[in-house]
Amino acid sequence: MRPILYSHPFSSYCQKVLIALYENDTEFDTRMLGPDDPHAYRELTSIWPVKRFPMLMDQGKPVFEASIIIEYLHLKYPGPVPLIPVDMDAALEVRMLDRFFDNYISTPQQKLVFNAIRPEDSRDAYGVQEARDMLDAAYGWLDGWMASREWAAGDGFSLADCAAAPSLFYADWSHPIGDRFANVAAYRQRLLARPSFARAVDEARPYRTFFPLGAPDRD
Ligand SMILES: N[C@@H](CCC(=O)N[C@@H](CS)C(=O)NCC(=O)O)C(=O)O
Repeated sequence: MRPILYSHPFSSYCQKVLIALYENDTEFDTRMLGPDDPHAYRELTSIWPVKRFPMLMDQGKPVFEASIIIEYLHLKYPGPVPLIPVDMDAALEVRMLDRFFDNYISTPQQKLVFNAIRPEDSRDAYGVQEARDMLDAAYGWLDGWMASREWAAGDGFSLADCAAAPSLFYADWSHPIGDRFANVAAYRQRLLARPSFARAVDEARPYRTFFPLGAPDRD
């Protein structure tokens, strides 16, 4: 039985896992979380009441959290692109950068999006400013970090880049990287040119009208 990914193409954390699957041509089935298959969402939430996706179901067991799903795939379905280095020090750096992208790029980016879909009288201007400040700080740190690197950590494309690609993709839509952080902007372009991510971006294209802050006419 192939693993089953409960997923939506426009979700950044689902794209993070899709990149890993595409990098290694891993065979899997999808349960698309959308109006066409309401059972899929019901199944997800009955197993995982926090209602976050992606979730991978394999051998009758659920695996949650995009980073852990990628670690799981690395262990159970290894392929030609090792997304976690064998060397323990290099692996630690990969995991450190993975946390960086989730916590300091994706989380404030989601805050901006979630704020935009709230009723107007429940919006959180203070929280939005905090999120923008966090993104500026994170872009600034990453700009220095990426000055002499092609990929985020280790010697090659890794889990850290799986996390970076969708988080920088959407963060730039919500809080533009602009010309201020040239190394971050160049890295984002390299990620967009990576075939695994380009495929995920293309699959998500039909859903761009749902981006609450308005998707820019690019990428
Ligand atoms: N920490 C989770 C975050 C997953 C997450 O936030 N997923 C979003 C989609 S990108 C979601 O489930 N949104 C549904 C909701 O907020 O109700 C992970 O790494 O997988």
